[in-house]
Amino acid sequence: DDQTDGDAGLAVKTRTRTQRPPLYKVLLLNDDYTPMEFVVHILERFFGLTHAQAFEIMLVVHKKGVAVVGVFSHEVAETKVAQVMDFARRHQHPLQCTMEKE
Ligand code: TYC
Repeated sequence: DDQTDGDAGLAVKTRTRTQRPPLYKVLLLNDDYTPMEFVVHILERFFGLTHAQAFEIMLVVHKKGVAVVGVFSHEVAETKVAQVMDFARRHQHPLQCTMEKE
């Protein structure tokens, strides 16, 4: 039988470390030109935040220079960053969004 000491019938558990996938913080950076309402719109549209939550995070970025807007798997974080950067570029705003391993 599995996981016993010899065969005295005593079960011995083997501890196995749980594999967790690495998570990535998506960060929004402040700048002097992107309109506040544009940032709020991005946070609602791509991060599923309410208007109030989006406004709150936008203000943190505006005042502190940077804020974490969400934590995701590598693939989802990469997609969010690309969506934000593409949307900002298409509207000719210099908004920057990056990701870093948690
Ligand atoms: N600082 C910008 C302004 O005063 C607003 C802003 C907030 C820009 C958050 C970028 O990630 C940002 N219009």
